[in-house]
Amino acid sequence: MGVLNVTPDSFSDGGDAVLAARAIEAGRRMIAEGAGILDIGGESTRPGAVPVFLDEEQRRVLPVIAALAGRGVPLSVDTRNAGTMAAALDAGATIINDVSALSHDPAAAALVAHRSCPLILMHMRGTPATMMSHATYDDVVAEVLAELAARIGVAEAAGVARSQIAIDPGLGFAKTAEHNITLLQRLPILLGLGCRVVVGASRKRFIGLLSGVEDAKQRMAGSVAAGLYALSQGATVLRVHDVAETVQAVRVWQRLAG
Ligand code: HH2
Repeated sequence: MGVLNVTPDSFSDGGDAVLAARAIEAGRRMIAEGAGILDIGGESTRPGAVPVFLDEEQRRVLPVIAALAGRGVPLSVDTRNAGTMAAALDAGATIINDVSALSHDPAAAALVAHRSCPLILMHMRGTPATMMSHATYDDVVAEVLAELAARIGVAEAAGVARSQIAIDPGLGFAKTAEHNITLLQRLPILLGLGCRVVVGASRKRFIGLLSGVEDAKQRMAGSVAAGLYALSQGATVLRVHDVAETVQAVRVWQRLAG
């Protein structure tokens, strides 16, 4: 899953049209590089990030979704807002990736159920603005497992089929580096929930801590290493910034690991 952030802090600021054109170009490149899904988001969820308004989020992502739809690669929309989910599905996205696991917008669960689309439920506590103050656990694996199970319960109660749900431990979201490492090492426990597991380790702060690399853009090799380890632990989708390098590594790893 290639990460396509349509946010001014991820692309240099040249206005909406420049932002969209650059994202579309990056998306085409990721498709050529072998991405299996493109994850398109218009709101940064980095620790402390300020939420964007709905119309602004949609102005960013919808043209990019419309331009990249129908190119043979499914598009997911990375949003917590039901209005953006609906508009993105109308524009050609087919998967919802909600970092709040349907807890941010009360209308989201019914919308996803009604549209019968695949859904990624990511674990987080609090909001991107507050999450790092919630990074305390007695047993991070047991608590993330229980909280994801509860979110699956909410989705199913609204009418989402379990077969449509994937789960994600939410590395870095209300988690310290130690929590991220423990979750990756004990990832197979999450498979017990009967859903596919998505992992987003790419360029995150804990990769920088483990590797000693300060600049996020220079963390490709460490991210690939974490991704291959996540696959060996049962993950089936890797959310990554460096598609070509990850695809190359995964192809070799898959053949060797059988
Ligand atoms: N991480 C980020 C955003 N969305 N979605 C899922 N399912 N899993 C993740 O780990 C995940 C996610 C944050 O990463 P990034 O795209 O690098 O930052 P930003 O939110 O600023 O775009």
